[in-house]
Amino acid sequence: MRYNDVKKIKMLENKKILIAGLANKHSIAAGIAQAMKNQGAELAFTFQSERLKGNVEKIANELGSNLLYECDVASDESIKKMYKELSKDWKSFDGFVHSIGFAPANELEGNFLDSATREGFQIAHDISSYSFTAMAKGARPMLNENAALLTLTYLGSMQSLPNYNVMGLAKASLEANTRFLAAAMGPDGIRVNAISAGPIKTLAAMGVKNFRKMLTNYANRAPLRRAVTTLEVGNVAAFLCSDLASGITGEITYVDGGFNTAAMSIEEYTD
Ligand code: NAD
Ligand code: 0WE
Repeated sequence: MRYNDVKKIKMLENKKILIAGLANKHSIAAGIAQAMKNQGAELAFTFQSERLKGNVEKIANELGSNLLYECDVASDESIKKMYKELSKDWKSFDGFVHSIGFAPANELEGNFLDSATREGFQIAHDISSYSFTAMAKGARPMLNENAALLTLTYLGSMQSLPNYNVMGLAKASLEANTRFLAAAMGPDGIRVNAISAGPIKTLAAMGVKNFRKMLTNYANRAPLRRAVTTLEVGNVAAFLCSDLASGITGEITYVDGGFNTAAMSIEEYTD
């Protein structure tokens, strides 16, 4: 038998994955869904509100799925209802992707101390970190052995930068959340990981002041000298949720063109 005759097995063949955090085709969740579909996964999707249902439905259909459930992660009731509906279509499943983050817009500009409020802090941590725990709690009874959970984080958890403000604190919490969930679910064979993505022009990034200037500076410092795409993030997501990553849990994997590993580029060093 020649090597070419060996059947190419897709990484996520026979895996059912739920995707939360799709808003439109630019969403990181869209790149993840596409990559997971490419690897043979069966997909289901949540949408935050009726307003986004049409967008999500269109993308889901293009990826061969008609499994759509409303879920506002601010509400335990909504999460519970979503899993109840999902269980009518899937008796069990193999993991979910949590691609959700939110802070009130007024927290994401200006000096951290000037912008920070008790309410903004609470909302950012609730929607961007606790919701991952809440989704894991709800999924637990339905998860197959070898299931994998994944969330999306950003470098602002480790290093300060202008305007990211309370979201940096929420992402630090989300990363600790990833490690504690990994410890809590590991004994049942369930893995929990995070991808720390480089900046990408999505809906969540659009509202951010000077985002384009930030993207240019990032591309100039990153070893790869460019931004990453949602499909590049998606390919790593597919790997982390596949059995090829069976030994990886509690880990934060950077998909950022190497930005976090470089303190300066040659262009910044020389004049
Ligand atoms: P996006 O706007 O496409 O996705 C954010 C999603 O969060 C939306 O689908 C929105 O509906 C959902 N959401 C917000 N509040 C919710 C709630 N209460 N209930 C349910 N869903 C809710 O933007 P994105 O950039 O794809 O963001 C996805 C994730 O990636 C976020 O966690 C974000 O922090 C992270 N991330 C983004 C970047 C970037 O530069 N775009 C970089 C690193 C990490
Ligand atoms: O996590 C994010 C985006 C998070 C986000 C964005 C918004 C805009 C609209 C959370 N909440 C809201 N609320 C809104 O009302 N990113 C990693 C993208 C991002 O956001 C930044 C960045 C980067 C990168 C904000 C400031 C500085 C850099």
